[in-house]
Amino acid sequence: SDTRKKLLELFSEAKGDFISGQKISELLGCSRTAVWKHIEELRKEGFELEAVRRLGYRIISTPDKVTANEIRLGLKTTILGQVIHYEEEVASTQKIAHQLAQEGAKEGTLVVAELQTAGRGRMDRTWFSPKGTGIWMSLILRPPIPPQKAPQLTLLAAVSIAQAIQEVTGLVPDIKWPNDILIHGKKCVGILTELQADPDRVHSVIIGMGINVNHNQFPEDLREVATSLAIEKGEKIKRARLIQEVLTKMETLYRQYLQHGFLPIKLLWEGYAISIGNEITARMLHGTIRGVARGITDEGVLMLEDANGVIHYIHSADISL
Ligand code: BTX
Repeated sequence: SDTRKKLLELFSEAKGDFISGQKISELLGCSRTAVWKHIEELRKEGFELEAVRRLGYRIISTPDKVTANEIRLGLKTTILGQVIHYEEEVASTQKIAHQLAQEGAKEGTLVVAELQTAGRGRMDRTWFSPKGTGIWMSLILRPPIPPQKAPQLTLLAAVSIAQAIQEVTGLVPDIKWPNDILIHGKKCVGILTELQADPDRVHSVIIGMGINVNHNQFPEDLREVATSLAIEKGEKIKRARLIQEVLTKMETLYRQYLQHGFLPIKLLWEGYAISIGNEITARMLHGTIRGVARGITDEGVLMLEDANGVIHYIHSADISL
């Protein structure tokens, strides 16, 4: 409502200082009882407010939301996130992004949800996406590249997210080729890149990003392999702030990519990569290869050297260390 909006503006102007109930009621033109009711409403929505006799009310923290407004407020990008579709609950943000891309959505369009009931991983796996704790989002890009180069964008997204996590939390993540971001050996980010393309040209790349942010714990089957930023950092993180940082980093890298190609991204990616130089196992649809990861090609393809010294070029696989 209008009163509510004014009340939030007052608190925002007060920058954490107290405002007396009397003053609020005058400025909003409503009774002290009505003021109190509005405060109660805000509390129910997750605002933390302190009330002290004679001093009045002050705001301690705003709720951790990922609505379009929260993301837009203070966002400094010019392409990514200029259009934001926010939903409380979806099956999968990927599905919606595909639909929007088909309908001609602008490059940089972002789909975000609080909860996914059917979050998707690669190869028909599921992605655990509970309400209000993570970042579940899909970004539409329209790079002028052939489809075989699209995996480079997974690596670009991984670097952007790693940089953003580092900037916001101070934690230094590792990247496991191609699409996992780990902290202390556990997965806290998954990336799913999907295409709408002709054989020679990409129409859109849909980058799905799942980031475990404020989870306190995970279900039994994920406990050993998954973690969240809050668990690793020991404190909660504002999700909207992290989304803004991801978009900012990604826009910078995406511009570099369009101008100079994959090489600058590759160098940054190698700085975060853990598997390179180590013995790993690559599980593919049609078998398993064990060997030493020698690096990635300029296209983003993994080079794996087996015991006979033969180099295998791996386009898609699950890697275990
Ligand atoms: P992936 O196939 O590499 O990883 C999926 C595997 O990771 C699962 O089989 C499970 O073992 C594990 N896993 C599932 N949920 C989680 C979780 N929350 N944290 C850590 N590990 C987990 C990775 O696929 C790609 C995931 C992309 C998710 C985003 S969310 C927004 C967008 N919408 C959508 O439906 N998917 C993407």
